[in-house]
Amino acid sequence: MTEVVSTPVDGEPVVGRISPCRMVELTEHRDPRGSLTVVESGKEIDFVVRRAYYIHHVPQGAERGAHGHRRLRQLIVAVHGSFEVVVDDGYARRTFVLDHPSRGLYVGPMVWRDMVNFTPGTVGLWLVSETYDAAEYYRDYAEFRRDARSVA
Ligand code: T46
Repeated sequence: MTEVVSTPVDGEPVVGRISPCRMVELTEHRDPRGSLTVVESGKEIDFVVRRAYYIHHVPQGAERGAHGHRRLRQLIVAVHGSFEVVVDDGYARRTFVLDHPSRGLYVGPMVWRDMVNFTPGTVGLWLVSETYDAAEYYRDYAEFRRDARSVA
């Protein structure tokens, strides 16, 4: 994992919510049969997992995300391959590279995210705190930024 860049949006100070975004080391059990990596609520993550989804067969050059969540918390893992997650709290932007199945990225609420630079064959796993609710998404960056700045 490499955190490649952290830049202010509009040159403003970092006072928002990307600072809680962090890489989480997951326990990998290796033996001659291979590796098994564990994520357990109350240990590596401090939320209950109510839903899991995974992304695969991403065409070359495709980008996903372009949204924020009002309440949702998540752990993102590149189970195979690699991709970058750009997080933005309306004040600052930071890019994390996910490239190992035993390291995850925690992302909290009120953070805009984009997933880019998927390598061929990548499989990304999302463990999240809420069941699916389309109304819980921000899909418009201007609306997200206005609300993020009003609550930061
Ligand atoms: C995220 C990124 C990585 C469902 O029906 N249930 C679900 O739980 C999810 C996540 C999606 N869907 C449906 C809704 C859309 O018709 O699957 C379709 C694709 O979802 P979406 O356009 O939201 O895909 P992304 O890549 O923009 O975002 C999704 C997640 O929504 C999001 O939370 O972090 O994957």
